[in-house]
Amino acid sequence: MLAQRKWRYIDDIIKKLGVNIMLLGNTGAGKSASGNTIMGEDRFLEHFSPQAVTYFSELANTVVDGQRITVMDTVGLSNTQVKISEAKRQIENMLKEKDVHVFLLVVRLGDKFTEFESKLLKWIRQNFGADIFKRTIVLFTHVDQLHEPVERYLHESKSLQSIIHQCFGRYHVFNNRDKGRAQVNELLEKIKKVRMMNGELSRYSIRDYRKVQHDLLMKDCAIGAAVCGVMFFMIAPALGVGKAAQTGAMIGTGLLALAAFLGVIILARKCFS
Ligand SMILES: Nc1nc2c(ncn2[C@@H]2O[C@H](COP(=O)(O)OP(=O)(O)O)[C@@H](O)[C@H]2O)c(=O)[nH]1
Ligand SMILES: [Mg+2]
Repeated sequence: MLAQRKWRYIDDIIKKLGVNIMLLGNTGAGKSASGNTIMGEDRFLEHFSPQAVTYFSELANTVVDGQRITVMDTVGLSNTQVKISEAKRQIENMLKEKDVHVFLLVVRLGDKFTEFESKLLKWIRQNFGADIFKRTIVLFTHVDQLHEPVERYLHESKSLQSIIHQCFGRYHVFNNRDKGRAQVNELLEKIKKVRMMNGELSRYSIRDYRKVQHDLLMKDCAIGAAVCGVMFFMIAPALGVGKAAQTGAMIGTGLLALAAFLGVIILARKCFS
């Protein structure tokens, strides 16, 4: 009885807070179409032809059964026409506007799981942090084009199982040609469960993103400085630097690498502040 009342209370809070969803995935996976299905109307431009690819990340709001729903549609991360740095800038701008309660990793069913998709997972982990998967649901699209039951299809694909596994077994299936609300309501229930598990107030914010980006940059700087140092010691003998000179050069290079490292840190702090 007490537990039931507690769930109802949490349910109420979640409803009042509304839900912010960010769609991630490759170009053509069905992100914009899924955004439209969730919204119940065409708010995002779907990719009917190569010319109509989404170049911008977009955000749209709606209210369903008294609950505000915000969907953030991002550019396809395999979109060769948009630089990855530009995609990251757009994602960052969106996170400045809204925190994310749940990420939907959109994957097209029926397509061969390519190397690019496994790279995408790695990219997401590196750029958003491994914790993102605690609040991610895999959203499979194009189920209407599948010629076998979805469960069998997923069971036969080791790579798709591995994505689902990374997202703690959470997935949902969409037919974006189906305009009924049943599949959306089911997804919203799954989203609610994810939020309840993470804590109803828990969100992924711009601060989380910047922290991961900052750590990533520091790691790159450390690797860069180490590589510079090692390269110098490798080419120093070839340049005929004597032992005494080499010791001096060693100190010089060390100081230079340190200065470069500190310079990049200052620059990074400026960029991310
Ligand atoms: N038949 C079918 N087509 C879909 C489905 N989802 C998306 N599409 C179509 O697939 C194409 C790519 O979808 P889009 O949402 O633009 O992909 P995005 O690049 O990830 O945003 C569009 O022509 C969509 O209409 C689906 O579930 N079933
Ligand atoms: Mg799109």
